[in-house]
Amino acid sequence: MNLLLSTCPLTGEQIRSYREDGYLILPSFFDNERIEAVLDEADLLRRTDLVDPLNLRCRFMPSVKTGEPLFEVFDPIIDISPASASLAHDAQLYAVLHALYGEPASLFKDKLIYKPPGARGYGIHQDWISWPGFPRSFLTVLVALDEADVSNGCTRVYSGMHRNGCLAPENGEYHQFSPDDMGIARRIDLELEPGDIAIFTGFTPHCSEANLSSQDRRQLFLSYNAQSDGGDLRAWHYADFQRRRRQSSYQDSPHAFFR
Ligand SMILES: O=C(O)CCC(=O)C(=O)O
Repeated sequence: MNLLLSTCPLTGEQIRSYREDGYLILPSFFDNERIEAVLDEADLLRRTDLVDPLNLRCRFMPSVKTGEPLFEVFDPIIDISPASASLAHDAQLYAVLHALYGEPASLFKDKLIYKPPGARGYGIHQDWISWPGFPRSFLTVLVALDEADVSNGCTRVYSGMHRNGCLAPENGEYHQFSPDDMGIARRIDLELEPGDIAIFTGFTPHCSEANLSSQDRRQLFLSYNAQSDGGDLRAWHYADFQRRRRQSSYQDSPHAFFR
């Protein structure tokens, strides 16, 4: 038996609280050196001609001040950033996911969100979307690259709401919710230090405010599925995702929001 997988990297209490609350924070998961390597690559990449509204891997967010589109996301990222790939495929991270799933995990999606100063935030939503084949076991590992707090628009999750499953009609559309829809669920601000990770399920409602600071708020969003829930779906996902983006109003509105 694989020695790594035979030693559970999480306590029973951590696994219980992830199942109960729909999220889990693991401080100082990655060391500074590995985070700095991602930041160096992130910095280089945004200065290349990859950043283009017609590049399907790029997304833009309007500035809250001027409305101008600000470059915000590379999706996918690991094929152009070896340092990000190394975090996405980290053995210790896979061991944690194995403990949460009770079986091996498979990388599904990977994005780098820069959230530059002035970028608008995200309304309350669930990541799971009822596209055919979209795995219900979807979860996301958020890797903090910069310090994240309320002033720069940290991600916020609603504790326990994932237990209600999909909160919207399962019609393949993207849905947003109001704070009232969250009832009495506690809103948790994921205030993180570089190297911390937060894991949340595809049904955990989350959102963020605008970045009102003068610095980027960079984070990797690495998403996985349980192996028994479709196996290795990443290539299929990106083919499907990019086909949808091509068919959407994307060409008319290249900065349209689309997860
Ligand atoms: O950038 C954030 O804080 C939230 C991003 C998000 O919700 C998403 O990509 O689905």
